[in-house]
Amino acid sequence: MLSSLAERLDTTYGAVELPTDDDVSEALATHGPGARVLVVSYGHPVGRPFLEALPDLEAVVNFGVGYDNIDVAAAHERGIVVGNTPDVLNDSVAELTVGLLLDVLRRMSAGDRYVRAGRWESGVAFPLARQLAGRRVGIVGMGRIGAAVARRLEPFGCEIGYHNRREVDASPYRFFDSALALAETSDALVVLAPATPETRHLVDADVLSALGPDGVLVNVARGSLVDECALLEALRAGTIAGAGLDVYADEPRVPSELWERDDVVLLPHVGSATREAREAMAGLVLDNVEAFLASGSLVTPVEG
Ligand code: 8YV
Repeated sequence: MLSSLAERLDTTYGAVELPTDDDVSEALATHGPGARVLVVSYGHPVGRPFLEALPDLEAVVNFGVGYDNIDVAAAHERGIVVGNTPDVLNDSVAELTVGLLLDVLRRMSAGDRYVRAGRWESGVAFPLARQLAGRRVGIVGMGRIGAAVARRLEPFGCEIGYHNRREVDASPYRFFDSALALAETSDALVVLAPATPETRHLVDADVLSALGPDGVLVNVARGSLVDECALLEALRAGTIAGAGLDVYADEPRVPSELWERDDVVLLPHVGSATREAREAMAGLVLDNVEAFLASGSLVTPVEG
C-alpha cells in the first residue's frame, strides 16, 4: 500500500497502522475494539479470527481489485461490507500482461541475459523466438482486465477466444465452456480470472498438455489458478514452450527450478505497480472510506 495513503488515513481518520508480521494479535487486542473500518491489501489475510478481533468493524476496504485475501462470506454474515479497487488498474495490468506475453514469445528477458553474460560476444547462437502476430490467444477470465487485454491484442493480429464462468453478452470473442476446450484451440493461454475455490488449479496438467509444445502460459491473476507442480512438470517435459508469471502459489517464494529456466519470465507481482494505478487505487480506497463514514455505503462494494 502507498505510504501516502497510510499517512492520509492517519491524519484524516486517526487510523492505526497494524504491524505486517504474522502475529498481529497483540496490536489487534489493543486497537481492534472500536475500529469501524479496516483498510488492507493483498498479502494480509483477513479471515474469520482476524475479523473476530474487530468486534465493532463495519467495513473492510481492500487496496486491490482481487479480494481473495478477505473472507467475504464471514464479513457479510456480520453485516460488514467489503470494498475493492476495480477499473483504475485495468490499463496497468493489461499492459503488463501483453508485455509478459511478448517477452515470453520473443525471449526479450532471455536476450538481455544473453548479452549481459557475454554470450553474444563469445559467438553462442541465440535461439529463434516466436512471434505474437497470428497467435491464437485464449483468455481465462473475460472480466474488465481480460477485455482490456483482448483489445490490446487485436492490433497485433491475434485471434482471441475466452473461457469465463458464463458467456459475456455482446463479446466479439469466441466463448469456450471450459479452460481445456480453450487451451485445445489456443497457442497462448492468459490467466486473468479471480481466485475462488472454483478456479483453484483451473489450469492443470490436462490444460497444459492441451496447450501443446508450442504453447505458452501467462498468469497475471493469482498463483492458485495454476497447478504450479503441473506447470514445472510441463516445462521440464517440453509439453509447453514457456511461461510468463507475475503471481505464484506461495508468494514471495518462487520455485528455484523456475529461476534456472530461460523459457520463463518471472515478475514479482507487479501488475498494478505503476504510479498511475497505485495512486488511483489509493484515491479509490479513500473515496470508499469517506463514502462509508458519511453514508454507510461504499463506492465500489463487492458482492457476496
Ligand atoms: C496488487 C492485485 O498487487 O489488485 C490486485 O488484485 O493483485 C494488485 O493490484 C495488490 O492488490 C496490492 O496490494
